[in-house]
Amino acid sequence: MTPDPGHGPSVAGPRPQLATTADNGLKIVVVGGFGVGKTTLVRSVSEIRPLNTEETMTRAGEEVDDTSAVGTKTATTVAFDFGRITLDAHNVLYLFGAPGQERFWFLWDRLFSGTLGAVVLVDTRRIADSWYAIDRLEHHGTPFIVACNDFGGPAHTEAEIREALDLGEHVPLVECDARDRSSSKYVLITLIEHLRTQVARATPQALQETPV
Ligand SMILES: Nc1nc2c(ncn2[C@@H]2O[C@H](COP(=O)(O)OP(=O)(O)OP(=O)(O)O)[C@@H](O)[C@H]2O)c(=O)[nH]1
Ligand SMILES: [Mg+2]
Repeated sequence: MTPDPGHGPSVAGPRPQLATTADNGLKIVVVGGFGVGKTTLVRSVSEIRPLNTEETMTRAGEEVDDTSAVGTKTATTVAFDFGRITLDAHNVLYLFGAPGQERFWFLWDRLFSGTLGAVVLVDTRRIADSWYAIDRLEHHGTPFIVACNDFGGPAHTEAEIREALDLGEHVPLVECDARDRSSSKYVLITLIEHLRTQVARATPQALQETPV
Protein backbone atom coordinates (compact mmCIF):
# COMPACT_ATOMS: atom_id res chain seq x y z
CA MET A 1 0.00 0.00 0.00
CA THR A 2 1.42 3.35 -0.98
CA PRO A 3 0.44 6.90 -0.16
CA ASP A 4 -1.05 8.64 -3.17
CA PRO A 5 1.60 10.92 -4.68
CA GLY A 6 -0.62 12.81 -7.14
CA HIS A 7 -3.24 14.54 -5.10
CA GLY A 8 -5.67 17.43 -5.43
CA PRO A 9 -5.75 20.82 -3.81
CA SER A 10 -7.27 19.60 -0.58
CA VAL A 11 -3.85 18.52 0.76
CA ALA A 12 -1.79 21.51 -0.33
CA GLY A 13 0.42 22.85 2.46
CA PRO A 14 1.24 21.17 5.75
CA ARG A 15 -0.79 18.10 6.51
CA PRO A 16 -3.23 18.58 9.41
CA GLN A 17 -2.49 16.50 12.47
CA LEU A 18 -5.26 14.66 14.23
CA ALA A 19 -6.24 16.60 17.38
CA THR A 20 -5.25 14.82 20.58
CA THR A 21 -8.82 15.30 21.80
CA ALA A 22 -10.22 13.21 18.93
CA ASP A 23 -11.60 10.10 20.54
CA ASN A 24 -14.51 9.09 18.36
CA GLY A 25 -13.88 7.59 14.92
CA LEU A 26 -16.85 7.25 12.57
CA LYS A 27 -16.42 4.89 9.66
CA ILE A 28 -17.98 5.61 6.27
CA VAL A 29 -17.59 3.39 3.21
CA VAL A 30 -17.78 4.49 -0.42
CA VAL A 31 -18.86 1.60 -2.58
CA GLY A 32 -20.19 0.89 -6.07
CA GLY A 33 -19.28 -0.71 -9.36
CA PHE A 34 -15.99 -0.72 -11.21
CA GLY A 35 -14.70 2.76 -12.10
CA VAL A 36 -17.66 4.76 -10.76
CA GLY A 37 -15.35 7.23 -9.01
CA LYS A 38 -14.89 5.86 -5.47
CA THR A 39 -11.16 6.61 -5.27
CA THR A 40 -11.78 10.03 -6.82
CA LEU A 41 -14.36 10.91 -4.17
CA VAL A 42 -12.16 9.85 -1.24
CA ARG A 43 -9.25 11.73 -2.81
CA SER A 44 -11.19 14.95 -3.39
CA VAL A 45 -12.66 15.22 0.07
CA SER A 46 -10.00 13.84 2.41
CA GLU A 47 -8.10 16.35 4.54
CA ILE A 48 -5.04 14.11 4.58
CA ARG A 49 -3.22 12.63 1.65
CA PRO A 50 -5.29 9.47 1.25
CA LEU A 51 -3.83 6.06 1.46
CA ASN A 52 -4.80 4.16 -1.62
CA THR A 53 -4.03 0.84 -3.15
CA GLU A 54 -4.30 1.59 -6.83
CA GLU A 55 -2.39 -0.60 -9.21
CA THR A 56 -1.77 -0.04 -12.88
CA MET A 57 -4.15 -1.96 -15.09
CA THR A 58 -2.08 -4.11 -17.42
CA ARG A 59 -2.84 -6.31 -20.42
CA ALA A 60 -2.69 -9.31 -18.09
CA GLY A 61 -6.05 -8.23 -16.64
CA GLU A 62 -7.77 -7.72 -19.97
CA GLU A 63 -9.57 -11.04 -19.87
CA VAL A 64 -10.99 -10.64 -16.36
CA ASP A 65 -11.58 -6.88 -16.19
CA ASP A 66 -14.42 -5.45 -18.23
CA THR A 67 -12.93 -2.08 -19.16
CA SER A 68 -15.34 -1.35 -21.99
CA ALA A 69 -17.15 1.37 -20.03
CA VAL A 70 -14.04 2.90 -18.46
CA GLY A 71 -11.82 3.15 -21.51
CA THR A 72 -9.33 5.76 -20.31
CA LYS A 73 -8.87 4.26 -16.87
CA THR A 74 -5.28 3.21 -16.19
CA ALA A 75 -5.35 2.19 -12.50
CA THR A 76 -7.71 0.28 -10.26
CA THR A 77 -8.14 -0.16 -6.52
CA VAL A 78 -6.97 -3.58 -5.34
CA ALA A 79 -7.68 -3.27 -1.60
CA PHE A 80 -9.20 0.02 -0.42
CA ASP A 81 -8.77 3.79 -0.23
CA PHE A 82 -8.51 5.50 3.12
CA GLY A 83 -9.10 9.18 3.91
CA ARG A 84 -9.99 11.30 6.91
CA ILE A 85 -12.12 14.33 7.76
CA THR A 86 -12.10 15.99 11.17
CA LEU A 87 -15.65 16.89 12.19
CA ASP A 88 -14.88 18.59 15.49
CA ALA A 89 -12.52 18.28 18.45
CA HIS A 90 -13.80 14.80 19.28
CA ASN A 91 -15.25 13.31 16.11
CA VAL A 92 -13.33 12.13 13.09
CA LEU A 93 -14.77 10.65 9.92
CA TYR A 94 -12.76 7.81 8.44
CA LEU A 95 -13.50 7.22 4.79
CA PHE A 96 -12.95 3.87 3.14
CA GLY A 97 -13.24 3.47 -0.62
CA ALA A 98 -14.02 -0.09 -1.67
CA PRO A 99 -12.43 -1.84 -4.65
CA GLY A 100 -14.91 -1.97 -7.52
CA GLN A 101 -13.88 -4.98 -9.56
CA GLU A 102 -15.82 -8.18 -9.07
CA ARG A 103 -12.69 -10.17 -8.28
CA PHE A 104 -12.18 -8.01 -5.15
CA TRP A 105 -15.79 -8.03 -3.94
CA PHE A 106 -14.91 -10.68 -1.35
CA LEU A 107 -13.26 -7.83 0.62
CA TRP A 108 -16.48 -5.85 0.93
CA ASP A 109 -18.10 -7.73 3.78
CA ARG A 110 -15.01 -7.19 5.96
CA LEU A 111 -14.84 -3.54 4.91
CA PHE A 112 -18.47 -3.00 5.93
CA SER A 113 -17.79 -4.20 9.47
CA GLY A 114 -18.31 -1.38 11.99
CA THR A 115 -19.53 1.00 9.30
CA LEU A 116 -21.87 3.78 10.34
CA GLY A 117 -23.14 4.30 6.81
CA ALA A 118 -22.23 4.10 3.15
CA VAL A 119 -22.29 6.06 -0.07
CA VAL A 120 -23.21 4.02 -3.15
CA LEU A 121 -21.77 5.69 -6.22
CA VAL A 122 -23.56 5.10 -9.51
CA ASP A 123 -22.56 5.78 -13.10
CA THR A 124 -25.92 6.29 -14.84
CA ARG A 125 -24.52 4.74 -18.06
CA ARG A 126 -24.33 1.42 -16.24
CA ILE A 127 -26.63 1.52 -13.26
CA ALA A 128 -26.70 -2.25 -12.82
CA ASP A 129 -23.01 -2.26 -11.88
CA SER A 130 -23.96 -0.86 -8.48
CA TRP A 131 -26.72 -3.39 -7.71
CA TYR A 132 -24.43 -5.72 -5.84
CA ALA A 133 -23.25 -2.92 -3.52
CA ILE A 134 -26.84 -2.17 -2.52
CA ASP A 135 -27.54 -5.86 -2.08
CA ARG A 136 -24.61 -6.30 0.33
CA LEU A 137 -25.42 -3.14 2.30
CA GLU A 138 -29.03 -4.24 2.72
CA HIS A 139 -27.79 -7.67 3.78
CA HIS A 140 -25.65 -6.03 6.50
CA GLY A 141 -28.39 -3.58 7.49
CA THR A 142 -25.98 -0.70 6.80
CA PRO A 143 -27.75 2.62 6.11
CA PHE A 144 -26.73 4.20 2.80
CA ILE A 145 -27.44 6.93 0.30
CA VAL A 146 -26.99 6.81 -3.48
CA ALA A 147 -24.98 9.41 -5.40
CA CYS A 148 -25.05 9.53 -9.21
CA ASN A 149 -21.59 10.57 -10.32
CA ASP A 150 -21.49 12.90 -13.31
CA PHE A 151 -19.97 11.07 -16.26
CA GLY A 152 -22.20 12.91 -18.71
CA GLY A 153 -24.33 9.79 -19.01
CA PRO A 154 -27.93 9.72 -20.21
CA ALA A 155 -30.31 11.89 -18.23
CA HIS A 156 -32.71 9.80 -16.17
CA THR A 157 -35.45 11.04 -13.94
CA GLU A 158 -35.13 10.35 -10.24
CA ALA A 159 -38.05 7.94 -10.53
CA GLU A 160 -36.29 5.98 -13.28
CA ILE A 161 -33.09 5.67 -11.25
CA ARG A 162 -35.03 4.63 -8.15
CA GLU A 163 -36.86 2.02 -10.16
CA ALA A 164 -33.65 0.71 -11.77
CA LEU A 165 -32.03 0.37 -8.34
CA ASP A 166 -35.22 -0.80 -6.62
CA LEU A 167 -34.58 2.01 -4.16
CA GLY A 168 -36.97 2.78 -1.33
CA GLU A 169 -38.32 6.31 -0.97
CA HIS A 170 -36.50 6.71 2.34
CA VAL A 171 -33.05 6.35 0.68
CA PRO A 172 -31.65 9.75 -0.36
CA LEU A 173 -30.63 10.03 -4.00
CA VAL A 174 -28.30 12.87 -5.05
CA GLU A 175 -26.13 13.89 -7.99
CA CYS A 176 -22.45 14.69 -7.65
CA ASP A 177 -19.13 15.21 -9.37
CA ALA A 178 -16.65 13.16 -7.36
CA ARG A 179 -13.76 15.25 -8.70
CA ASP A 180 -15.16 18.32 -7.00
CA ARG A 181 -14.42 18.69 -3.28
CA SER A 182 -17.56 20.66 -2.40
CA SER A 183 -19.73 18.22 -4.36
CA SER A 184 -18.16 15.27 -2.51
CA LYS A 185 -18.66 17.08 0.81
CA TYR A 186 -22.32 17.54 -0.06
CA VAL A 187 -22.62 13.78 -0.60
CA LEU A 188 -21.14 13.07 2.82
CA ILE A 189 -23.32 15.69 4.50
CA THR A 190 -26.37 14.05 2.90
CA LEU A 191 -25.29 10.72 4.34
CA ILE A 192 -24.72 12.17 7.83
CA GLU A 193 -28.14 13.84 7.74
CA HIS A 194 -29.69 10.56 6.66
CA LEU A 195 -28.01 8.78 9.57
CA ARG A 196 -29.25 11.44 11.98
CA THR A 197 -32.78 11.05 10.65
CA GLN A 198 -32.59 7.32 11.18
CA VAL A 199 -31.28 7.71 14.72
CA ALA A 200 -33.96 10.30 15.45
CA ARG A 201 -36.63 7.87 14.28
CA ALA A 202 -35.28 5.09 16.45
CA THR A 203 -34.36 7.11 19.54
CA PRO A 204 -35.67 10.70 19.42
CA GLN A 205 -34.69 11.30 23.03
CA ALA A 206 -31.05 10.28 22.48
CA LEU A 207 -30.63 12.66 19.55
CA GLN A 208 -31.85 15.65 21.53
CA GLU A 209 -29.24 14.96 24.18
CA THR A 210 -26.30 14.64 21.74
CA PRO A 211 -26.28 17.51 19.25
CA VAL A 212 -23.71 17.07 16.44
N1 LIG B 1 -16.34 12.73 -15.99
C1 LIG B 1 -16.10 12.31 -14.76
N2 LIG B 1 -15.07 11.48 -14.55
C2 LIG B 1 -14.85 11.06 -13.28
C3 LIG B 1 -15.67 11.45 -12.20
N3 LIG B 1 -15.25 10.83 -11.07
C4 LIG B 1 -14.19 10.08 -11.46
N4 LIG B 1 -13.95 10.21 -12.77
C5 LIG B 1 -12.91 9.55 -13.56
O1 LIG B 1 -13.30 8.20 -13.70
C6 LIG B 1 -12.20 7.33 -13.63
C7 LIG B 1 -12.43 6.26 -12.57
O2 LIG B 1 -12.38 6.86 -11.31
P1 LIG B 1 -11.89 6.06 -10.02
O3 LIG B 1 -12.02 7.03 -8.88
O4 LIG B 1 -10.58 5.40 -10.22
O5 LIG B 1 -13.01 4.96 -9.91
P2 LIG B 1 -13.12 3.77 -8.84
O6 LIG B 1 -14.56 3.59 -8.58
O7 LIG B 1 -12.25 4.06 -7.67
O8 LIG B 1 -12.52 2.56 -9.67
P3 LIG B 1 -12.14 1.07 -9.11
O9 LIG B 1 -11.49 1.26 -7.79
O10 LIG B 1 -11.21 0.53 -10.16
O11 LIG B 1 -13.44 0.34 -9.05
C8 LIG B 1 -10.97 8.21 -13.35
O12 LIG B 1 -10.31 8.42 -14.58
C9 LIG B 1 -11.58 9.50 -12.83
O13 LIG B 1 -10.79 10.63 -13.14
C10 LIG B 1 -16.76 12.36 -12.46
O14 LIG B 1 -17.52 12.77 -11.60
N5 LIG B 1 -16.92 12.74 -13.76
MG1 LIG C 1 -10.83 2.90 -6.81
